[in-house]
Amino acid sequence: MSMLSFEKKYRVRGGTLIGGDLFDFWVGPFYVGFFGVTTIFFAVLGTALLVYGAAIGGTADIWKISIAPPDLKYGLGLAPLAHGGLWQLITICATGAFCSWAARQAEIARKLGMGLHVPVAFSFAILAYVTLEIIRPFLLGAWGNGFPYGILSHLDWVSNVGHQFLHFHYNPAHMLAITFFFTNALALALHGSLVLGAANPGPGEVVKGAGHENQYYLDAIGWSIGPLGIHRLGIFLACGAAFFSAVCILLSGPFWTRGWPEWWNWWLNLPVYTK
Ligand code: 07D
Repeated sequence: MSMLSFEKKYRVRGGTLIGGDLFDFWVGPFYVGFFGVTTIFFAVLGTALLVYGAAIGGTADIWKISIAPPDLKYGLGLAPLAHGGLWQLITICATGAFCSWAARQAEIARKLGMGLHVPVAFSFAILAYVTLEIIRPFLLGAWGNGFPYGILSHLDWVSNVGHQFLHFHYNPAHMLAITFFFTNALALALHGSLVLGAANPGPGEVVKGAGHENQYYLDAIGWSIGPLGIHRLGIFLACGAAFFSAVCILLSGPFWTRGWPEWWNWWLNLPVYTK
């Protein structure tokens, strides 16, 4: 729902990161901006390349379509289009589109006089993607270490890479990432159900607000994190999940090459056990 009176107040020029007034306007409900244009450019080009890669890939089966990174023999060099070059261009486009989107989020937040929490949070997702497709392959010396763009093929990649390290559940950063993901799901389930419970009290009842939401948890567990606190917890858990995901895959290969269960030998070697 648009809020036209409010929009008039903030739909003013300024707050752009670069380019001054260039593209500093709206099309219908959408802010365009310099980074809106670069997002569209990278997203359209990247999608077209994906479609082209799918078209020359030899299968129309949506599950099997895959645009793979170059063979390891190409190292950190450029590969022919049909042999990983498309993957390289698509990766550049995807990174360009994600970073443009984060910059556009920052410009819109600046126009509204808001904090930069949204682009900062999104940057953690970008960090995970860039770690998988650029930083880790770079550290390993070949773009061929990136994951392929395909529904089943990227799952096969995760499974294969996981088994290269014997048992990925023993990766301590993977453990932390999963703990953050699951706790995040729990927190959002508790928060979402609490807000919906207050907003949908049943026929004949007055809709309840933050006071009742606080009181619910005070009655239940003697403590309420509060309306601001739950969102602080949410951004912390979500960013922590993406951060430790990036760490867990960055460690695997560039910094640890053996099975992850073996990493835990330091625990078995503690003096308390070896005495
Ligand atoms: C990359 C998304 C970024 C999003 C952006 C925004 C688009 C689409 C399209 C480019 C990182 C927009 C995106 C519009 C883009 C194009 C074409 C998020 C990204 C920028 N694991 N595991 C994780 C669990 C096992 C293994 C992460 C659970 C096994 C490997 C997460 C289990 C083995 C890798 C996670 C489990 C194994 C991971 C992923 C359970 C296999 C990774 C989440 C219950 C035998 C990956 C950074 C994430 C990783 C990863 C969870 C099991 C291997 C923590 C719950 C035991 C090799 N696993 N895993 O943040 O860390 O992705 O990625 O068993 O590389 Mg695991």
